[in-house]
Amino acid sequence: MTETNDMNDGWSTHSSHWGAFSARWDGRALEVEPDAGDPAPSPILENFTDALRHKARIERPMVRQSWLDKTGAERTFDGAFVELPWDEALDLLAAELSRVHAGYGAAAIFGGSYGWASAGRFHHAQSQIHRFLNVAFGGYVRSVNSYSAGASAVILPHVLGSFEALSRRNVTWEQVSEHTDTVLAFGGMALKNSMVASGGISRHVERDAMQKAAQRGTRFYCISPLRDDLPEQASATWLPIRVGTDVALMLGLAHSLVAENLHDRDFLARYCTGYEIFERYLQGLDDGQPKHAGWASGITGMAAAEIVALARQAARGRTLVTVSHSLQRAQYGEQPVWMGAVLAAMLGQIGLPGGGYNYALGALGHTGRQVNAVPIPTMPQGRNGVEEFIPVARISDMLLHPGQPFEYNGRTLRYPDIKLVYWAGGNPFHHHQDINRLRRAFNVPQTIVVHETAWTASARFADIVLPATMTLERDDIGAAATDPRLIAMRKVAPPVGEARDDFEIFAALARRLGVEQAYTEGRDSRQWLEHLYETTRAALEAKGWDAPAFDEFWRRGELALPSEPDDGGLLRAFRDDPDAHKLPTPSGLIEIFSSTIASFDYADCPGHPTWLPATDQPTPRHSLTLIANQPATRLHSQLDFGRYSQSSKIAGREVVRLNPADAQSRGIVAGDIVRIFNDRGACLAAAAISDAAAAGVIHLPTGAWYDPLPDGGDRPLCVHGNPNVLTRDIGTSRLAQGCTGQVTVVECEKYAGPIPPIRAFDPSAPVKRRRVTPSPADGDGAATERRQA
Ligand code: PGD
Repeated sequence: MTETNDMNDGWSTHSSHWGAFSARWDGRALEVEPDAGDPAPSPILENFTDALRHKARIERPMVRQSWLDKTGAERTFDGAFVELPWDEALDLLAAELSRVHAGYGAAAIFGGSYGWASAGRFHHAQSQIHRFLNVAFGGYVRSVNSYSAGASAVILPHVLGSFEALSRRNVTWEQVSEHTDTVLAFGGMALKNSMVASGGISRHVERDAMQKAAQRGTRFYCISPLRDDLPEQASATWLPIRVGTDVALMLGLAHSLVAENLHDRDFLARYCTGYEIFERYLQGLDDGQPKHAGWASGITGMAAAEIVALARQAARGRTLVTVSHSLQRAQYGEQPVWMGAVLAAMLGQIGLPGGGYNYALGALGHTGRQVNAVPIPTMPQGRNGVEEFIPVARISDMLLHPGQPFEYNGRTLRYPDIKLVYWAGGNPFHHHQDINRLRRAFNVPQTIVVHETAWTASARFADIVLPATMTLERDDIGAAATDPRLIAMRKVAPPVGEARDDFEIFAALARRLGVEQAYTEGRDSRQWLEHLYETTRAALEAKGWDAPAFDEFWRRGELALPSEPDDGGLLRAFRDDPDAHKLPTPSGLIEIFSSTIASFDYADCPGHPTWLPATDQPTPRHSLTLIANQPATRLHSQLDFGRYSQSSKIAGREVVRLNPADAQSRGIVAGDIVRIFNDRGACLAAAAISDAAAAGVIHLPTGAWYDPLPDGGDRPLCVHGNPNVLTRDIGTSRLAQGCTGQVTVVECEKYAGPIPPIRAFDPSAPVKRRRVTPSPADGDGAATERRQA
């Protein structure tokens, strides 16, 4: 299909999680042009320009030498790899998968394989790996929920409705710009986050919507320790709250509403259950502590008068409460999500246009949009017959504690005993917390397999590394349920080296395992694209809309998808008629008190929203609170070597922001290389001084590729600036067990030692090319069992 490139001067339409674009490759340089219809394209597109042939790309299948030789040596990031021809690597892997499956069963294979990979709907790494493991072995140990919304995805269905309905099918940006008077944005709504939407995004509307609203008079409040968590176009008032204290502020606001009789009693009586129990807590009837503005002031650092004034402002006109993902990516992260909804319920505007509660509005480009009226192409994953699963962020616990019990959402489960980890399309040594602990955990399984486009730390730590094509090297279809365009993602360049598509790799493995037909259904990549497209086309045709044949869609490069009318979703229907449209909660009402959650008897997630201070508080040794949030110059760790990401670094290092007072008291000036540390680990970063970070806060975004000093012992220094060497690996609570990577406490000092070079993007060099004679299938995994012991 690449011949279509020639029809347009070599330009090909394409798409990514951060925007639709066209690209042209002349064999040396890549030009990228954003989609002409996008009002605010993301600068992250620039990261593609030097990615195709970067030295970090993986060109050939590689196998860890010590794994081949069964030495039982611990895995390291500097281990030698042997380059193998594809056929040998695939034979070896097929034999190893068969060995593990035959010896231990499918519940010994972890295929949770979390990660964002690339935007196309067919070459969707998660779907491909899950489909393969389902077809080949009847299933695998999966992971549930996400690193983005680990706590909210579990708490919301108990108290208000599904995560999907409350985040993505709720208040639209159009409603905000037309109706909203006040936005209380807990955690802000930074444009760097809404730049991104999984599956792709062709129109970035958030900046202009906030500007339009602000120009009409909407008052935005950026409730965050970072001023730029709302864009300047929102003309927001910044309320630099102490990190992790939003629930106390929400309670202070709630108490002020009651004190001034500004809460909506009718709404609470008609649409909610359990308000009386919560009000006892609010008034301090049982614990002796009313949660008044003065109390909240002592916790949040905001003046009591400011809290009372904010409550009055919220009770005037149309008010929208939003709570960002970041607030729940922390210990007790369920609480701000729930309390935000309760605050909105007390204001009585849930379900009104532009008012009430929208969880995570602006957290991704999927939110605040109208939903498509037709389905988008989706790769079927098959059926997973294995019951065992983990909440996604419990990966280290699972590997380190096989067979041990853990609690989750009212159930006691056990961690499975994993022998083989198979990952495609994610970077756990970027995304998981407490990387030094993760390294110990990843030394437990007998075999680790990774498909990667580049030598990430996760690839370096694997035993079998298979080179995957990157998105620009294959044809695909880009689409998201909330984006009005279906994009023909045409191949822009041939694959680097011998890289193959994940689909091709799994098809070749399936052939070796005797299940090729079941995996491919007899289709090649092009036939799959046509097949997946047909669902969308047929739905368009049935509704009488433009529904071109696949070839015509491919020639045009994109296709407009119609949207459902903006009907306000679940909450509007509920408000209009709560008897006919009950919420999908146990009572059918908004649960301000949940008897289900109360029955779990979790002190870390009681039966109503509660102020629970994090157990990780600043101390004289570690006196700063680290915010490790999403980066602005790349998506997660993707293309960290790309031009835009690199242009933001100082001396090749990730930039950490410090408040001027904190920098001065430590003798740090802009551009200094600093060491950030706590008892879990340490990393280097380059200092920027900014009053956009509140005093006591240090801001280091995620995504700088992990780059440990060789021979650095148990807790090697990351010389590049990956904050996950510092973060805590604990669940949000026993309810959701979500990721808590957003905040932790650290100390920071000017780095005195010689500055080590950055090696994160150097390819992992092969030691030699050789033929493998004994297959691990003949062995018994004894060496690795020794390592486990
Ligand atoms: P990515 O960098 O997107 O991070 O974690 P995630 O693992 O999703 O990793 C995707 C990987 O897929 C990249 O290495 C890329 O090269 C590879 N890839 C791309 N395309 C393909 C393909 O077609 N095939 C294959 N095989 N590979 C491909 C993100 C996660 O991090 C998320 S979603 C969140 S919300 C969390 N956020 C935080 C946070 O706020 N704070 C901390 N401390 N930690 C976090 N971690 C989480």
